[in-house]
Amino acid sequence: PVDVVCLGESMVTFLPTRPGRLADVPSFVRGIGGAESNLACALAAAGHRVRWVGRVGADGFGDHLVAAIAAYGVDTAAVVRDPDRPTGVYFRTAADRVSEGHEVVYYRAGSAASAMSPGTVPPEAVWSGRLLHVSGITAALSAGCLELMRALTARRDGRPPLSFDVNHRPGLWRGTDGARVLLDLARGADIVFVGEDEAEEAWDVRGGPDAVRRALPEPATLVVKRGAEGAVAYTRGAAGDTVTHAPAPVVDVVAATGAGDAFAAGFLSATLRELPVGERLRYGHLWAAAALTVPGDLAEPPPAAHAARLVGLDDDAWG
Ligand code: KDG
Repeated sequence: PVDVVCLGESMVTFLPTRPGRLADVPSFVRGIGGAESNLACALAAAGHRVRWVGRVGADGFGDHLVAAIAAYGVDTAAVVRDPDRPTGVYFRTAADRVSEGHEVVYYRAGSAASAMSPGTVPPEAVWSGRLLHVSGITAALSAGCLELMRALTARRDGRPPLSFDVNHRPGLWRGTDGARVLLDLARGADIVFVGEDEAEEAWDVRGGPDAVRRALPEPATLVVKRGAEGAVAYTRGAAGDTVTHAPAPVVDVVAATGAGDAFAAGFLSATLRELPVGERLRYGHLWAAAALTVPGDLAEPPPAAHAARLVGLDDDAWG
């Protein structure tokens, strides 16, 4: 049996060999990206059984993606190869998304993944795990992808819990009210991850994490990420409502890309192990720290024994 199924578009990504404008960067190094497969790879590297459901071209980049993701230990048997559409790619002009003047340029319109829809994704694979993880990126890719996301987030008794990372990417939503769509989709999920800044930008929610919870009361678990300030988890369950804060460790950030995926992976890993909410947040922070300190989109989580020691340290060490 599979622990987590992750569904979404993965892309070959090109990182600049030195920072600069896209027009000036002389060469790029190939990597792999895609929020949901980043999460899948991190979970698999930590020993979880993970399946990635996606769609890539019947081309060399598709071969590379499937092989690279499978090399992390992710089950790729449900990935569909599209003979008519290419694998998406994207370029970054600085290793750091938060640095000034950076560019993220996608070549993914009409990609193989954009042809995902309720009719083209293998239904038996989607709900085959203890958890399904998706993100708001998929909803922006095409009308068929949006329809798929609406179907997945429609409440249905007896299905495994749905984890949803809002992942608002304004560049993918030009001309459409993506923010509204993302809020609707988030309402249908069981575990939701969102940045405080993201909620402010997309939904105009001001007033901190509590205000985000008021705007999004439906999910049984809502995690509001506050960058270096830490994260807050709101849960609702038989034992009542809980609010749990966890500060983030201080790290020298090399590149922020992929940190959100790593955070969600760490949190879900601890959730699968039924650890207390505070420890779920700490695993999220630790795995995010690993991704923050490498230039690429995905990083292996810290070794389990080491992570467990860090998670068990006093609050003082985390403050
Ligand atoms: O979270 C990191 C992702 O944003 C990156 O890997 C690329 O999936 C991606 C996207 O659509 O931005």
